[in-house]
Amino acid sequence: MHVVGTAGHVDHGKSSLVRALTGTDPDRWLEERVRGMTLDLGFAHLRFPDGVEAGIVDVPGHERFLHNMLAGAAGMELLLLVVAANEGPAAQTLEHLAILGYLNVRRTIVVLSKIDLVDADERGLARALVADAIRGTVADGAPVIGVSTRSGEGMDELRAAIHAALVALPPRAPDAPPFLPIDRVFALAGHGTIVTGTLMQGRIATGDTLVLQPSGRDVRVRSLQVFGEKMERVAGGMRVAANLPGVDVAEIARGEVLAAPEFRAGATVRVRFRPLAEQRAALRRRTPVRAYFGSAELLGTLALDAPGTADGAGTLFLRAPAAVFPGQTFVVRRLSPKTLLGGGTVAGLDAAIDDAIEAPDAGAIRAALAAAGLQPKTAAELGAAANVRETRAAAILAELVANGGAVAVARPAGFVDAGALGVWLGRIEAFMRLRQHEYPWALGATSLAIAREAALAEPLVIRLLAGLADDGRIAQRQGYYATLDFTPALTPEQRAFFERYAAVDPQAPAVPAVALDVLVNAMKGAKIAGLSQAFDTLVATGALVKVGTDVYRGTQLAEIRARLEAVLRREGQITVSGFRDAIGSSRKYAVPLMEWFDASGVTLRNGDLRVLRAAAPEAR
Ligand SMILES: Nc1nc2c(ncn2[C@@H]2O[C@H](COP(=O)(O)OP(=O)(O)OP(=O)(O)O)[C@@H](O)[C@H]2O)c(=O)[nH]1
Ligand SMILES: [Mg+2]
Repeated sequence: MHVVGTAGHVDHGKSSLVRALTGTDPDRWLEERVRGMTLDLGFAHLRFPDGVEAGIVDVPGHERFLHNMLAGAAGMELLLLVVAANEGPAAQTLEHLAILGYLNVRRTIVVLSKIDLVDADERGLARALVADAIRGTVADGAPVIGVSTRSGEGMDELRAAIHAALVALPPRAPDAPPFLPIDRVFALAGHGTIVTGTLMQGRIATGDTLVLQPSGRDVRVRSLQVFGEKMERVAGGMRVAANLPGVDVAEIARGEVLAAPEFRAGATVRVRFRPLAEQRAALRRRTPVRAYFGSAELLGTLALDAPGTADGAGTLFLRAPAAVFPGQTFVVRRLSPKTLLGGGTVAGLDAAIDDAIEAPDAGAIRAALAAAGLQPKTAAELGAAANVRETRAAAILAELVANGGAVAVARPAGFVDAGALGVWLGRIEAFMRLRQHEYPWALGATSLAIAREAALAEPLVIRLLAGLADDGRIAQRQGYYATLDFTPALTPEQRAFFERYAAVDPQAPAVPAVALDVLVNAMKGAKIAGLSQAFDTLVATGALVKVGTDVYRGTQLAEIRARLEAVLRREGQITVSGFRDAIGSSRKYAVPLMEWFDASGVTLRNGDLRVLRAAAPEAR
């Protein structure tokens, strides 16, 4: 048996399709039926007259419930990508596709739903948009079948396509040790605890003794069911319900795994990681993440051996142990905003790191760190407090920084307990959000404001904030600190002010938009709140650029740079007067501009001449 999964944007007709295919409403909860929206995973049994069958996992399309979609996504082998013909591909169509590209989908059928709502022209347009959206994804080349669950049009063709795809799917590693990520836990009167999930690999038989991971608890399988039918044995790819006597419902949660005894759980996972192309440049050596393995969502830190590569090795340091197996697929999202970063496969657990952190002297260092609270301590101080040699303390602290247990701060160097810092971060995040709401045009809150709020000395606050920014937990720009999801936005009044005072003269496009002192005086006289912070924001985002005593628009400067580079590529070198003539400005402006391009790494000065720097940075 195999698992079919739905995916696609909210309201595009996934659950209606499952109902039409199976007669089962996958929206199990009253709230889902009342709201007409899927909140959590739904399950249904698909059967064909000739005995071919499959389990269907129906996922929510709304982005708020993406964590639930992820809990069901790893089990899917045949994907039904549902796209409403009247709307075309939308945000979660693309996001789900990106996620599933990292998991175990082997075949895809694109279901163009609600075709009763569109005419022939619109159908053609929808097909063209779908073809565009799936190019280069896991659904590339998939058949596109138009259906309506209202009129029944296309349903026979879809059933036939699903049947053919199911028959062609290869079996799911039946001889590997069993591994079943749990997606539901409930109690059945007279039976006790039942767990359900997709058996990812292997076989389970009634009476087998398995282990719940990460708790490590032994359990005996009293009975097994597949869609209400009692089975003596089940195999990879089936939707399984297992009755586990002697375990309380409250002791198990979604994300736990029912697995063979040979699986270990660990918090340090070596991985092969492929970032999403658009996230590649933004990924640093260490990024706090939410990781999704099977039905589990785990907090941790992704450390890449060589950031910036398209496919490379790395380590996931999880905050709590997880059961994983080599070859298992996973995806990671950023902590906030929760954008998809990428995914990959598990290479194995790194027990050596876990053991090092579990060692008794490491425990003593952790205790000393926790006792210090927010006060950064050096390796020597912590070693003395924990009765551990300084070199050993430094080694333990390096491991703790790597696995997210400690945060390194600078000036002077020291270490802070990640737990204490996390609690403090929660408080200052609330404060930053308040500020961001109140002053949406500013880049964030200053260290002074945060220090006042936190009732801590500003120098300490600056060290802690820099440590958090380094760890990718907050954003830091030009002395302002903000939550990661914050983008400043000027008020219409502020915007109008800068449109007026920093305007480019179309007759003299290379002349500065305004002199800095003129602008500052105008800001003082304007009686518009927040102008100086708004100016900082425009400078930080590159909309305005300070060059010497003048201010240019970012677009204006990009134009000037393009002209400069064109001349340099043609002639190899340029003088200041050559540059002045090339851009049609005056010497007064050309000199500081040339110096600015030198400082920005675009040009290299050689006496009176400038040449193009070999590896000039990309234009912003
Ligand atoms: N006209 C028409 N409406 C449809 C069709 N299929 C579904 N709908 C309607 O579209 C709306 C959304 O359908 P659902 O099946 O709940 O959509 P969904 O993709 O499961 O939504 P989420 O689970 O919340 O992401 C409902 O009002 C359905 O009645 C169809 O073939 N034709
Ligand atoms: Mg639904």
